[in-house]
Amino acid sequence: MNDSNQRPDWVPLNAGSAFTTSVMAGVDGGHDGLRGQASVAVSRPTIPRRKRLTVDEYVAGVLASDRNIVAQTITLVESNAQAHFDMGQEVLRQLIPYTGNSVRIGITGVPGAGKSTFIEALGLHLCEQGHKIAVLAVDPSSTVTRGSILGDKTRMELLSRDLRAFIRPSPSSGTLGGVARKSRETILVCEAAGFDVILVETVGVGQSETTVRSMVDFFLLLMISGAGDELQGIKKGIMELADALLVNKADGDNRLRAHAARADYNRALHYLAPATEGWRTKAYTCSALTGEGINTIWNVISDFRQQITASGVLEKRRQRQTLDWVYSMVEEHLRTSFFNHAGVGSIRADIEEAVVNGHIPPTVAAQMLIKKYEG
Ligand SMILES: Nc1nc2c(ncn2[C@@H]2O[C@H](COP(=O)(O)OP(=O)(O)O)[C@@H](O)[C@H]2O)c(=O)[nH]1
Ligand SMILES: [Mg+2]
Repeated sequence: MNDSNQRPDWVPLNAGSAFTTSVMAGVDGGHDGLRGQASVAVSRPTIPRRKRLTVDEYVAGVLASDRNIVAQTITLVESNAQAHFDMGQEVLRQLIPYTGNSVRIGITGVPGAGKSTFIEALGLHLCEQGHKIAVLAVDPSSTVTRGSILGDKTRMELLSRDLRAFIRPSPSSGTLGGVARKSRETILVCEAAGFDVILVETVGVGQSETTVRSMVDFFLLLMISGAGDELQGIKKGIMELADALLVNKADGDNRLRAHAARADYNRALHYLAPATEGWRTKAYTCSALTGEGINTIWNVISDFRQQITASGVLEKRRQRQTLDWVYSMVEEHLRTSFFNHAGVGSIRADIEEAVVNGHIPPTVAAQMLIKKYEG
């Protein structure tokens, strides 16, 4: 290695080998969503490559909005290792006083509705207005698909290059409960780091909508016209979760159809209970591609936010969400503990067989399992 060329300028000229330091071209950032921040690998032969951070260093780094440390902190709280978990919880505990100051927005809609394109358009718009945006994904299927947002990062290319934005793929771990816990904690880390708009994208299938609804202030349902309600999987239940419906792709030939769909949805919404006390859910149109309507929907979200802050509904909602979170963690713990219980494991197969063959009723089977568990 040509030392004189590689030697960084902070190294004293007469530095001996104990100070051997060289800068090498790094890989392009991106594993943590921080595309565009080319990382620089610093090789120090005698020192371990990455110093383990202490709790204080994590906390200070997040509060200073150090993107690298924000990403590492999220990795820490996402980790399933017990040592990481304990440390992550301590970091979170210290960050809690600095959280809560963001607009938390959930975005759902069938795959292909344009969620990622919309998030990029809205995100860039908000960055220009001086906001700091964090984009998270909740995708419990990502263990299988390796994370849908990975593909989306190419779609959010401009936003992922913007230093005012931070994009984080879905934690890839099994159950929806596990993914949800990590996403909630990630929201808190991002808030403590000063991100004031949090956008949470769901995959738009299964139970993830309800879960994301339970962690955001405002829930946005993205639709497309002409797909048919059943095709979009839009059950009345999902419409009832939404604070706004947004018919996307209102551009080109599709414009008129999108406007007609908006009118239809507005009629349908008339008969539904609102998702948020004191707020009327309405339908809007936009084009994530041209940017038309993006400003309007942001104004809707801002009005919503102002209104429910003043009425106290936001505070009540967040308190309830925090309690829901507590109990969902308790449930998760009990479920894991039950299914990992050795005694339960030893009788489960027999009991299951007896139930399916009609030898014992389900109620009795449940009681036998619980009795075994409670020892
Ligand atoms: N014409 C048009 N196409 C769009 C618009 N928004 C998204 N698309 C396209 O729709 C496809 C799916 O978009 P994507 O953002 O990946 O959808 P997601 O699966 O909901 O995240 C992509 O090919 C986008 O380019 C829009 O407003 N107008
Ligand atoms: Mg997407």
